Amino acid sequence: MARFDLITIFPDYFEALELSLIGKARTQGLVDIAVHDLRDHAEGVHKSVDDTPYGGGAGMVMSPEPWGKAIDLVSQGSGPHDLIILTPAGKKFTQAMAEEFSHREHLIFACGRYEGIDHRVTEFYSSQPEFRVHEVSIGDYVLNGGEVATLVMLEAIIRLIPGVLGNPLSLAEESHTLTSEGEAIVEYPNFTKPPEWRGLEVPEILLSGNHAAIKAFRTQEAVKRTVNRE
Ligand code: 6GU
Repeated sequence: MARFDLITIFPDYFEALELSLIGKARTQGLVDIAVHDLRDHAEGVHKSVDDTPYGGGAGMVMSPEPWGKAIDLVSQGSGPHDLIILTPAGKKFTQAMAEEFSHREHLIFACGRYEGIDHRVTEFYSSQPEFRVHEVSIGDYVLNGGEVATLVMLEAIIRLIPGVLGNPLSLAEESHTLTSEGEAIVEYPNFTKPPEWRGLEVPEILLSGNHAAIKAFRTQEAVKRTVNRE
């Protein structure tokens, strides 16, 4: 079973992982998710996890020591371990990355806060043969920390794990699924009953029962949407 270890100073963010599809995947034994409080690895009366940046500048930087202890503890078993460090400076998260991570046995999410984690944490684990380190961002905007970004990634990854979705056929037709030519295309617009709502009618072709025509119409609409988004 795939294991996910999440390291954070705000474990409560991850209560959402008890809900819905992910909550069900956990109780069904399809995924094993553990949340760890970074502060359990902090020293001193104040249990401080951050300090001022060398070289000066605004904000605080997370200290390497508690991160090293926490990551060592969750990676005690044999590897490989994929360590994901959440940072707005990371590589942009995509559906292709979600797909790749959905095949991994052990993912560790390091949720940074403040101005990020001392860079030597990335350097150290990158030098460890059992680790693959990924600095990841979920988009070009700044969040206060990596917790919400981790929730986003987990939702995208876990729904791709076999058995998690009720109807795996729905995966093939959804947005960002790669075409046979390797292009990411967004989904065609969907309609359900009633056939007319507030004066707006469902495109007639969808009611025609002509499957070839419906397929062609949907492809055309999906391409329009994909082009308009860029
Ligand atoms: Cl992963 N972290 C933070 N703090 N901000 C972000 C992000 C991550 N991805 C986009 N913005």
